[in-house]
Amino acid sequence: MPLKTVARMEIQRLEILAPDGTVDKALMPKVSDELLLKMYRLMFQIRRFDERAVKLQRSGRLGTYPMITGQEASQCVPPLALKPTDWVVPTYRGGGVYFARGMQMRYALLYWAGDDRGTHFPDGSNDMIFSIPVGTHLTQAAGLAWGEKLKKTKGVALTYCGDGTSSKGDLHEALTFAGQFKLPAIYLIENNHWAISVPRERQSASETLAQKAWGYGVAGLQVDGNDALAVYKAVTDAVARARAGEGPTLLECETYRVSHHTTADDATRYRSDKEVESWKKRDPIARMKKFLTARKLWDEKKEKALAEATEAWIDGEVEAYESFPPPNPLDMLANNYEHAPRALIEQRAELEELLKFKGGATILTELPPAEGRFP
Ligand SMILES: Cc1ncc(C[n+]2csc(CCOP(=O)(O)OP(=O)(O)O)c2C)c(N)n1
Ligand SMILES: [Mg+2]
Repeated sequence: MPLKTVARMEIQRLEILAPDGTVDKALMPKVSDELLLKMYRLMFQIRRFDERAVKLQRSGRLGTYPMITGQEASQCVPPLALKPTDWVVPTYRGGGVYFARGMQMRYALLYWAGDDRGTHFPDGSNDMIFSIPVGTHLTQAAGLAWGEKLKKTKGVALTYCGDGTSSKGDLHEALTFAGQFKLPAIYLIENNHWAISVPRERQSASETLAQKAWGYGVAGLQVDGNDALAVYKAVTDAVARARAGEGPTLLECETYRVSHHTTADDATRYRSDKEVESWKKRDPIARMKKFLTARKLWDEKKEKALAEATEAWIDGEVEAYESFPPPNPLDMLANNYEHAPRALIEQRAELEELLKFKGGATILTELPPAEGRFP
């Protein structure tokens, strides 16, 4: 007797806008010309910003910085399918997400300078700061979605993670919970093919990352993550499902990390130029430009004006970032606890004394060793 099949899995892939700028009309979502142009502008601007941030780091004006180039569609487009009141929980590589949510990039620069004031958000914003620990934010996003469900707000939580992070237990826990409680959550895996120097093929034996959804009773879809229109449709559909109480969605957006992992990495040591060049042909911005040009929504004159406006905007953000007064070293001990433990209070008092003594200069290496002083 053959065994009975009790379940079958099928994973679909969504592609709408091809690298040559043509679209699959049958799948094309309803998007106004204004929104199409907004997608393009955001992607264009964040790429120029990314390039500037790398120059700032290389010239000693910024700390370690994670590059976005190549991933603009997966980053800038999903927030456009959300309301400002929805939650967004990004990773460290989420500069484009942050920008598309309307944040000022001067704060992102402060953040990458290691300054606590870079975690500033406007009041009422439902955005979390970049998660540097990989995966820890995924269960937090489930918690935020659960809160919205309990409050019956119809609010949604969108969170991101990388292909590497999808191997961590955090995603398992988050999806188990989100699937079981039918949470209004969207888990977007930005499969950029690399987790630092570990390639996607070495990451998991799973044929797709989208199929991981299946094990949790979560909807799963693979998306061309360099295709702004496919990303928009996939997220819009996931948001509709979430608001209708139909539960979470896992989206695998397939894209490529064109640059190094961060400014502290040298990707030429572990991957070929040939691979990088082949992905540049699938660039998300170039294909959107071809599409908009064919629709007569874009031309070289507009491109030039946008480039100039972008440079001026970046200059302004960099100037604002560099005009912040130096941070107060005491702030590194702030906001860690609602009620700080005694040891921390004592350390703060000690640091305060030393700072007074040294007139505010950085003297952290001169602090006496802490052993044996605390219970
Ligand atoms: C908990 C934790 N472990 C290890 C690291 C070190 N780390 C930083 S990025 C990274 C790889 C992440 O790769 P992926 O999830 O594919 O994201 P990508 O960087 O490609 O966007 C690792 C292991 C970390 N930040 N946090
Ligand atoms: Mg990755």
